[in-house]
Amino acid sequence: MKQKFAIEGLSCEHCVARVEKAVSELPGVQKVKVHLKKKNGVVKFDETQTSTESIIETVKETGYEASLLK
Ligand SMILES: [Cu+2]
Repeated sequence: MKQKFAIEGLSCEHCVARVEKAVSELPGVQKVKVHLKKKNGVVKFDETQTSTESIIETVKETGYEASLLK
C-alpha cells in the first residue's frame, strides 16, 4: 500500500535524508519519498511486513513528528 504522512520538524535536506534512510530500513518498505517544503512523505510498503504505526514510530525515533495524511 501507499500512505502519505505529515512530517513535522524537517529543516533541511539532511533531515529528509535521515528520515528516508530510517524508514527505508524497515522490513517491507519499497519506496520512501520525503518532501521538505510540503512537510510530508509518501511511503510504499507491504502492509503484511510493516504498519503505518511502525513508520510513524520510526520517524519519531529519528527526531521528527509524523501523522497520517489522507
Ligand atoms: Cu536538517
